[in-house]
Amino acid sequence: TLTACLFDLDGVLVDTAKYHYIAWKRLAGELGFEFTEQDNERLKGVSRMASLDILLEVGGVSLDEDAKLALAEKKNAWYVEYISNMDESEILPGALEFIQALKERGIKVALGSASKNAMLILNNTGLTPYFDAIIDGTKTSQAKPDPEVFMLGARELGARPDDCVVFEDAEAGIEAAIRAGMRSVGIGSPETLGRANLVLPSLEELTVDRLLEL
Ligand code: B16
Ligand code: MG
Repeated sequence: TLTACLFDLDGVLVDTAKYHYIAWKRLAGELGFEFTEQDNERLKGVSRMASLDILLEVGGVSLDEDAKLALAEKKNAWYVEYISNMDESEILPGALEFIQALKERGIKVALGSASKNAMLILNNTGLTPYFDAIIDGTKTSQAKPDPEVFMLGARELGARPDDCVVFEDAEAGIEAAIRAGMRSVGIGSPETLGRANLVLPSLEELTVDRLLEL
């Protein structure tokens, strides 16, 4: 059976990767190196500090922990400024309609995101009221591919892992779902998300009936 759906945020419900990118690129610029869109692909679904480590590796820069914390804070301040202007027009195609259809069928909905800024994004896009549980980077101690974020979501919804489906755009997120004992739908390309039970370009292509067949 299917009683609960757990959604990743960036890349599934909204495209905040573009704002992360301009903030990281700005930081790289200050540090004196280029950071390309292709480099940015490696940051998707990855925590803030792990993202910074990848960025510094790209630039060939090594710093102590205090300097890294200061840079992460600087990047985040820019990022928060960028996402402060988001509104409901930035919800990805089909996402809101799909969540509404789930709720009409009595299926519970949770967020499972690595972001510590998830509440700001959900509030600005008007998505907050649709969630029965919200698990974000402020509530977890282990990053995906650790299953913690999805296990916490299922627990808060009172759902068994095998009654849950996870929606993810990152390979580490699909891995987390598998480790949690949940089914998953990959949003993106089958090349990277091949381990998901189903891979689609966006939520626009999905109906609740098709999901129930998984
Ligand atoms: P923050 P998700 C992730 O969101 C992003 O994909 C990733 O690029 C970002 O570094 C991470 O959140 C942490 O975000 O700096 O706002 O805490 O895909 O897990 O919804
Ligand atoms: Mg994501």
